[in-house]
Amino acid sequence: MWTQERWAALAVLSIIMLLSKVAAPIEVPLDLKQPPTIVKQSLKDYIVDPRDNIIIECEAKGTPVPTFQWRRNGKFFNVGKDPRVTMRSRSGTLEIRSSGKPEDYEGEYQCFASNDFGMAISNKILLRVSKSPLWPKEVLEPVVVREGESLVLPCNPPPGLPPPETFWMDSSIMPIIQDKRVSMGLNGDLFFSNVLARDANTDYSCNARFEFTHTIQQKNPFTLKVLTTRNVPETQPTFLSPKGLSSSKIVLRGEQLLLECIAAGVPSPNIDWIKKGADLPSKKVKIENFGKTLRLLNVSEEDSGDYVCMASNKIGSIRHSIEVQVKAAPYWLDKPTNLVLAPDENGRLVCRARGNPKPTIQWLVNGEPIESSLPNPNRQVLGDTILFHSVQIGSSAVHQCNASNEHGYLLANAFVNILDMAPRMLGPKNQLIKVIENNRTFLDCPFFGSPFPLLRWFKNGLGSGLDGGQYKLYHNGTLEIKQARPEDQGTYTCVASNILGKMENQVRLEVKEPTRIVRAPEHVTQAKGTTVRFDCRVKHDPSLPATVTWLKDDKPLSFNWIGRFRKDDETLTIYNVNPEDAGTYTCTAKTEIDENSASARLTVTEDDISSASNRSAFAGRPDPPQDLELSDPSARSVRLTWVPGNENNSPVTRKFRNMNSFHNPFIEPGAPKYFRIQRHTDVVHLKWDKPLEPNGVLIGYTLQYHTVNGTQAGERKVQSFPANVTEYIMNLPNRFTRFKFYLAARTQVGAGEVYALESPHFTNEAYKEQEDIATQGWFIGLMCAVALLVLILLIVCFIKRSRGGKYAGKMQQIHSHINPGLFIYDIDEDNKPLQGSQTSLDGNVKESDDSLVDYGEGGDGQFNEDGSFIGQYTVKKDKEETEGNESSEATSPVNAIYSLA
Ligand SMILES: *[C@@H]1O[C@H](CO)[C@@H](O)[C@H](O)[C@H]1NC(C)=O
Ligand SMILES: *[C@@H]1O[C@H](CO)[C@@H](O)[C@H](O)[C@H]1NC(C)=O
Ligand SMILES: *[C@@H]1O[C@H](CO)[C@@H](O)[C@H](O)[C@H]1NC(C)=O
Ligand SMILES: *[C@@H]1O[C@H](CO)[C@@H](O)[C@H](O)[C@H]1NC(C)=O
Ligand SMILES: *[C@@H]1O[C@H](CO)[C@@H](O)[C@H](O)[C@H]1NC(C)=O
Ligand SMILES: *[C@@H]1O[C@H](CO)[C@@H](O)[C@H](O)[C@H]1NC(C)=O
Ligand SMILES: CC(=O)N[C@H]1CO[C@H](CO)[C@@H](O)[C@@H]1O
Repeated sequence: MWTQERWAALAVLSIIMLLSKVAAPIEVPLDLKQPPTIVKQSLKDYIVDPRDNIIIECEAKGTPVPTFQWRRNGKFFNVGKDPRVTMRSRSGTLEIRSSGKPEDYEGEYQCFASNDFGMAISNKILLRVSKSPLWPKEVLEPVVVREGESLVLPCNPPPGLPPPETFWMDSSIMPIIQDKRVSMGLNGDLFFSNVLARDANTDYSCNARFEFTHTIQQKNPFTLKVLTTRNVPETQPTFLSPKGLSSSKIVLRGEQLLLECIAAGVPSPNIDWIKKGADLPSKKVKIENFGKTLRLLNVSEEDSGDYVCMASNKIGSIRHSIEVQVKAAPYWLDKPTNLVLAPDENGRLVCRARGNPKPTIQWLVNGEPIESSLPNPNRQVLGDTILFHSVQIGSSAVHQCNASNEHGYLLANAFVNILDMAPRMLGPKNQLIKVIENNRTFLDCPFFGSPFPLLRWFKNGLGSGLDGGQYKLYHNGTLEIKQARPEDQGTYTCVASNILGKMENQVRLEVKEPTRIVRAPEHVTQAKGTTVRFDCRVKHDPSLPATVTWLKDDKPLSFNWIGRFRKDDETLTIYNVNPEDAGTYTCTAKTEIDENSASARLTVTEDDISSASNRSAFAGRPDPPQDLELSDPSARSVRLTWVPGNENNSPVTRKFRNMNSFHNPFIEPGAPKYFRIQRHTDVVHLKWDKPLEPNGVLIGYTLQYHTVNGTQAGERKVQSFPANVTEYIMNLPNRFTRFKFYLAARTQVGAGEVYALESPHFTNEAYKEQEDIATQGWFIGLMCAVALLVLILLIVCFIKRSRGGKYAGKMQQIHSHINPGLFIYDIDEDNKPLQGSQTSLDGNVKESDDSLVDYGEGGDGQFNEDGSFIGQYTVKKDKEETEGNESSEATSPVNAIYSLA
């Protein structure tokens, strides 16, 4: 039973609760005395690159300037005693110079920032050095399976930090094509729902990509032997992963849920997913990996439940159910914030967090548990709340709240600063704010004082305080005007007052007319060679200068270079338009506070006459000429006579501007614009373009050809192509055969002028362009092999050279087009290899490399017996200063690979 006193005490506390202030975060000006506030710290889980200096951040502000201390693994860390460690001045940030043994510095670090008024503490920063160990040495026997059986090739990547990403390639570094039947699981293993005979054509190598150290390591490849059978029986699905009928999974709120089901069977099963008693949240769910993986982003409590995957093929189907439980590391409901109180005021700090399981709240004062701190009669801890009543000068302190459960913790620092301070203004004086009519605007008035001042706004020095209606006053002093009207223009005064005094500031508001485009450009269709005009007339506030710019297809238009574009006040003119001018033109009018834009499309017709005749259908345009007569139709030039049509009051300004494109129904087309032959080993590639003078509608092309042997001509062959075809690839009976080709375009009238060409000799190197060779598969293959070989030699060389300095150099990644999964690395010259780097290529120097003892031997960048390569893909940078120019030549494999692009 509760005694009367306790009820009374509770009543008093409730009153304090009501009267006390929960501070909206206020900045205390830095010239005023205040306890420390941590403003920057390293991540809780901090993984560093062993090749770099280690930097552990901790910065805090406060007045007086805070001093810093560190604890490592719970014990005082004497920074001054270790010559490798320095603390930055006016900061707690530690810099640890890179050393041979960065692992020595692994551990849990915590920073303490203190001054006369209290101590703030950082999170516990768990520092670990990233690791990319080599694959364990292993001998892989060939894998033998019967056709139609399922197969799992294990990857088991070495345990890196952070864990590597895995992918499968064959030993010639081509990716393994994945599909419904063959794919990689979440654990990196390669799953075959059923094996086909052709799977034996490839070998399979798992690769681990260590993002942090930018290295890729390749496991020895598996060789696959498939025992073929006459009839592969169809089988019903069985699960390869996960096993059994059901499993369970725990996932943390905010993280992603990954569920996977992979099944064996012939034919390859399909996988479908459902959630029992609910729909899958379509916005958050992604089905990946050919249906086998369900990825749910940003998990929340309601995502818990039973997920079922169903594997089915035409023989049958099976199900597996996964029970998903969502747990949660603590997350904030109310995070305590700094509190400024005047003497004798009341206040409270609130620390409320949610989580699953429910977090426990622990309070600390200046880094010490509140239970063991000096008793303070003006302070009362009630679970997630601390109440302060009648605080006194001298009792400033930093309070910490640690909300924790088994999945993590949240730590917040909040100071209580007891100050006596008349109001003061923090922002610039007499600001001018311009706003467009009817827009929202904010008038700022940052202020400070303790007790917290009352702030009021007045307009033109009149009336009571502005708030409500069309005004909104924020806690930080900002006044919002929801829709500025012309009559809102004027001078606004903000006044901050408390028992110690009063202070004011002014803001002048000017309300401007919006910038508008009163005549916007319009869509036009214009013939090639004509002049186009786009309008853009702008109206804007007379006191705000406006600039007008034009964009074509969202890129700025430049007016000086060709001279065909001209811009004046209200128009854009394009002279002599050509088809490339087609696009969307946007005019943008901009002032210092607003802008407006309008767009229109320009379509350019290829042929001025046809569009002229098209237009003639519209009123105001001249009618087409009549009684057209044509003389000497077979000659290259013609004479035309006609009777003009009705001009419709438009002067006839243009009749036949362009002879070339005049469609004459009696003349054959001209020769193709060009006709080219590219000779490859066993094929010729013919390419051409439509005639400059089609003289009508092209209906196709005729290609004739015959073999040539000395002066002897072989039998003529004929080939026809539709008008949209402008290339042809012909197989050669043998590489020494030569041909002569005759190409002509055809219209209704017949075949036109002939373009004749002879195919080059096979030995005539002049015709073999670089790109032709490069597109041939065998050549790419050869170049890849050569590049890879050089690469590997360099790596061997480099690894040997930089023994004892395996981490030397900061690497930079280059994506190779050959395979997006392949990285080629480049070493910065500013990080020189460490000592002992002069071992020659065939050097026998062997030093043990302690962190690699388990994995490294025989594996660091050498060829295996079977010719496969294990190790790190590493390439020196082109300009390696220690090696001089020679090595810059030798390192060109990077370029060689690029040149194949
Ligand atoms: C917060 O409390 C949890 C649980 O006691 C503890 O593991 C964690 O280290 C604490 N965090 C800090 C920064 O003290
Ligand atoms: C995750 O979901 C929560 C609500 O469940 C939402 O508040 C939060 O913004 C989401 N986070 C991301 C990154 O989408
Ligand atoms: C004051 O608070 C309002 C609303 O939170 C915000 O929009 C405004 O930017 C703040 N003003 C200043 C000066 O921070
Ligand atoms: C003729 O005008 C019509 C409609 O005005 C248009 O769709 C067509 O593309 C035009 N043809 C030519 C050749 O300009
Ligand atoms: C040419 O046009 C025909 C029919 O119009 C079409 O089937 C064919 O794919 C086109 N060929 C090319 C190379 O565009
Ligand atoms: C060209 O003619 C000679 C003699 O007639 C013959 O021996 C040779 O094989 C011919 N070459 C080709 C490529 O047909
Ligand atoms: C910056 C801004 O808020 N501009 C708005 C001004 O008001 C017009 C119409 O009232 C809006 O379209 C703008 O976005």
